[in-house]
Amino acid sequence: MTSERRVGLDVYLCWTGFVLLLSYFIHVSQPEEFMGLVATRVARNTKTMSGCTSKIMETHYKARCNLYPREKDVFRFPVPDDKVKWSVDFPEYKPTNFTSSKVLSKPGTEKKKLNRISHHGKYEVIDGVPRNPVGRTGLRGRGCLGRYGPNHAADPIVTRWLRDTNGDVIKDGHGKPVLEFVAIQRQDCGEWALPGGMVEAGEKVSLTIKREFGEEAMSYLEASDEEKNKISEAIDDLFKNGLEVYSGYVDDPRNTDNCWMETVAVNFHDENGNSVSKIALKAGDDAVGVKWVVLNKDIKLYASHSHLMEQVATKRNASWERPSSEQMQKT
Ligand code: RP5
Repeated sequence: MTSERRVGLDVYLCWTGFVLLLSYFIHVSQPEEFMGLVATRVARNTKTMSGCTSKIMETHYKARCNLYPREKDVFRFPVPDDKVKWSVDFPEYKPTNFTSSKVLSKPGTEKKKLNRISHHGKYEVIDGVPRNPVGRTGLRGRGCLGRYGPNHAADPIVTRWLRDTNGDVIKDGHGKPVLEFVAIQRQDCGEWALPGGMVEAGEKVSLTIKREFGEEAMSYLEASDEEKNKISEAIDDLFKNGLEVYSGYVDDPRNTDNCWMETVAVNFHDENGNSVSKIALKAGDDAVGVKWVVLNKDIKLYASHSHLMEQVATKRNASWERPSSEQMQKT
């Protein structure tokens, strides 16, 4: 190779390295740099929206609940269905600005190395604060959520087929098998939910999923050291093969105009009834109850968890109908 060509190659490699380094710093530092610095943020991983995602993104209901969760006197400005979208004029809109004292007493929250990237890609930042990508919620501020913009959670969805006393899978009137899934009862509102939780700073979603399931559905935190080892082994075994069914916005009652929940939901399914089905469920941490719930379209769950379960039913080609009382008698 001639010396001119080598110099040319060196310049090319240096330039490529510089560009790669620059893009790395833009992506990594954006999540920490925040208030008022950027007008839009770009997702590191812009996924195509699934049917469920777009359905949830159409509008939100729980994020417009009148009384803000965990508060006695924080009310939302009423937002009618046709005024949710930011693109629709709503000159009378004057929501209260509320951030709970618990959140404010943790000044380091905004500075931590947290994932500030939305699953939905770009979101707007107006006057230094992010804007809810679905629309108005009737409340500004951080409410009781720790971060402006997306607050990331992960939800394990553990399923098995509903079986009769002979061990045969129960099917609905269309011949579709009926699913059961593990649900916990939340301490804060009493609603039944998936045993999910917040992704901690620097934590991988796969770890959050295992940790939350262990803590809420198997009472890991309250277990002896010996039991903890057994629970960890069971969870490692159980959570080997998961199917991601959703990632994106959650219609959570804690959302505000400036912060919202997003989740990654992963399904772990026991096809033969001899793995997941054997685990001993015991509520712990933030959960006051845990049980197997028969999946159907009428179940009422926290936030948009019933939408997530609909995704599981579709992907597993399972029933979404309520089983008849005759069918239930066989179980
Ligand atoms: C929901 O809140 C998520 O889907 C997840 O289940 C949950 C996480 O919040 P905490 O249970 O930690 O309060 O939006």
